[in-house]
Amino acid sequence: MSDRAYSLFEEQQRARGIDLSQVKEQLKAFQIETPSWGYGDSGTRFKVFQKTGVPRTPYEKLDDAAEVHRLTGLCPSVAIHIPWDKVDDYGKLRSHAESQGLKIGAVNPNLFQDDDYMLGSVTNTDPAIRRKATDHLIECVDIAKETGSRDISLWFADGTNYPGQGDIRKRKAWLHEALSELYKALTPDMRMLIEYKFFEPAFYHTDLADWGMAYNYARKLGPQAEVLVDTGHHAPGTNVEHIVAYLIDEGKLGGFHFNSRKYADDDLIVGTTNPYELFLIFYQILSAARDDDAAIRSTVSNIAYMIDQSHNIEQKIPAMIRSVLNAQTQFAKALLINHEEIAEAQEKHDVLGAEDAVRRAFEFDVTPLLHAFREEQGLPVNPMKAYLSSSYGKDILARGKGGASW
Ligand code: PSV
Ligand code: MN
Ligand code: MN
Repeated sequence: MSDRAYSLFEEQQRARGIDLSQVKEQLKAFQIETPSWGYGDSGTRFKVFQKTGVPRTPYEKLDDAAEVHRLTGLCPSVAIHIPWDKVDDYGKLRSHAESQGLKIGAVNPNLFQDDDYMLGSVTNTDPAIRRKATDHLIECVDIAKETGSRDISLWFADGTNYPGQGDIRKRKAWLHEALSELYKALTPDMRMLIEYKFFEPAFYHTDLADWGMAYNYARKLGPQAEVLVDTGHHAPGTNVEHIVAYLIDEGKLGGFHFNSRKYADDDLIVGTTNPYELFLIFYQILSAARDDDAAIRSTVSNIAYMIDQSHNIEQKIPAMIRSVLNAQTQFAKALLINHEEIAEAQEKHDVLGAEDAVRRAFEFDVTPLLHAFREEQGLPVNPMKAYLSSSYGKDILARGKGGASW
């Protein structure tokens, strides 16, 4: 991208009241956590595909995540999932991450893969299973202390397939009991992020089915409990950006799991199916970031942006690079929104003008901006191209097949 293209872009933006030096400052601050499980073998319920070169250990997952960060400058932390990333020494895992310029991010307990949990984990009628599940949650706090992680990120597969299968209100109380015990175990600087999902694997009712339930648990627990919005976890047509704005306003938006969906929890590459939704999510966040209320601004600055995808037909690392670049592109577009223009249109009851002011930012090609920004940061201008022409993808083939699953 030529200097000329950037100068023209800068001039165009200045004329509409957008200062690109401020935009670049905000781009510098934008970070996205990648998930360790996005680097391992994954599949659907029909088949887990075995790829050549996928990481064999949590350490190698960090190596791949570090490569994504080196090329994009966007991903300085990696979420782990326990026991998928179980190791003997978490201090060693942390040192390995740090030696590559990474941090260990959110710790995700796994309460869905043991046979014991078939009929529920923290909501199981069997007190011994509930105990085991809650102990695992607490174990994750201990792991987070060793890895230096701030967030415990919770998702429960608990639910039922048939009417009458479970006592919904009893399960609600058991879930609250487990969350309260976890909450008490947190250190003062930790947070618990409560994720919701309306179905799958349970198909009649899911104990934590939507943002309202997650919000209600978080509210009852206290300030260290917040809600996590996974973009793949809503019924078709749900206005996710409305949920985002509402939760920010209540001081309860803790983070995101970004991924793309067309039908259900598709877990595909971010921004491939509905980039406008992602842009509109960022619009709400950036609008709240301008609020006079410091508490709202503080909620916004603590939002954890994370990827949660299990792409399974693509090469792992380039698919992750694509996701984070797509997220950065939509964020950059949202930074071009002229909020004063929107406010004026709203005041004048100018419906078309307001919609136009939002959409126009989305329609800009931000390539000149992102190229100039990456150049200034000493990053490859085109991280995907840089990866494909590097030897990393070929070198990891030596790992062979049979890498870690999820
Ligand atoms: C559940 O569908 C989920 O979104 C949760 O975040 C899990 O921890 C993750 O996927 C694992 O794939
Ligand atoms: Mn998720
Ligand atoms: Mn999911």
